[in-house]
Amino acid sequence: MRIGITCYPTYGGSGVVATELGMELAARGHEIHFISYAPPIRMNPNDPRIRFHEVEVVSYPLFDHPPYTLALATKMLEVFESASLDLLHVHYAIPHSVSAMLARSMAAPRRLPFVTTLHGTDITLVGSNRSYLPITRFSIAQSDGVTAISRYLLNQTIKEFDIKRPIEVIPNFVNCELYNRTADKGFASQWAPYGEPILMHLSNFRPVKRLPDVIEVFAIVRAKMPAKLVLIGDGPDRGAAEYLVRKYSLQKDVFFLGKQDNVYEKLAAADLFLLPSQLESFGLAALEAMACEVPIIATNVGGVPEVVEHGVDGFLVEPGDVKEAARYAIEILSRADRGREMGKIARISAKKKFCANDVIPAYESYYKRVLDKS
Ligand code: GMT
Repeated sequence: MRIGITCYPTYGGSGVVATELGMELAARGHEIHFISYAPPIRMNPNDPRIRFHEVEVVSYPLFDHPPYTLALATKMLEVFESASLDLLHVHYAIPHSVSAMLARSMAAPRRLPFVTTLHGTDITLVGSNRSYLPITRFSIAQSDGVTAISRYLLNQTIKEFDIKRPIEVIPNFVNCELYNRTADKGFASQWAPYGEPILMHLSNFRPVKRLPDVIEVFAIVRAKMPAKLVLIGDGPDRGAAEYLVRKYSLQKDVFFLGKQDNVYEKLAAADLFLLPSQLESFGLAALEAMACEVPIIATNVGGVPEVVEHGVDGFLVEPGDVKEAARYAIEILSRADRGREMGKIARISAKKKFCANDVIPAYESYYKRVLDKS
């Protein structure tokens, strides 16, 4: 198939999922055309089956807010015509599914069906805002196919948007070959030269991730045992986290790596992964850590319990309960095996439900159904 994929290229898990999906589909022989304002961060530009099409947004003094949605729709149509796309797959409803809807109308009577994948705040926060709700609901209803990344998100969409159409749950996935324990390239000894346990967090550092809680948890753990904390990512809460690191005099034990490529190499060096988010529709970073045999301490919110089983792959606590999270962290890291057994179980869970090898065919057969229907 020739598939156009649109996502946010630089920020957040929906872009990561879209890019990984494109690369997995390309590896299975499909032709992939990413359409966005910048190349997606994890995209392999050297894959001959993958092409990137930049959406140029023209600025003009009259435009306080350049109309990206329109430029995107135009580019979608252009790529449809030049590459004979079979379908478009947009990730994150706002505004991508609106652009796809316009592109489909412009392409008519030629056929350009589009699939919208809902990821999280497009439904739970942004989509339910009054200024976005009606148009998001409309573009979801108008999509030729709609998928949600967890059962939680499916239920929220039905509840918040009063949507009657069918929505397929196709969960996020991880490449189980790439993400594994042996992927560590010597980072553990670099960060923890005396074999101290390594706690890790990976996100876009937005308030919803509660990054300061990561530091609070680590401060309690560090008061009890030698340990290191590695933070991957960047975003608005970095300053607040850096402040807390200084406040607790943890500068020697906390590493801010910024945005990173090949995160599997770093995750494979961790002993424990922290995801204390206020809300997660899925928690992709936790899944990636699990595939690398890292036990998880996360919050019992949204779709996280569909990924992390409390007491099996790690532990779930209430948002903001840093004491309980730290108690579990100390409990795991004080075990004779330092949580290795739990980490191995976490990988088994990840493999059972979320391996790319199983999830990508679900997308392929969904595309086929959408094409047959349209
Ligand atoms: O909603 C967001 O935070 C943005 C979105 C993104 O683009 O990063 O994240 C959501 O999608 C991810 C990938 O499907 C999920 O793993 C995250 O749980 C989800 N975030 C939230 O629901 C807060």
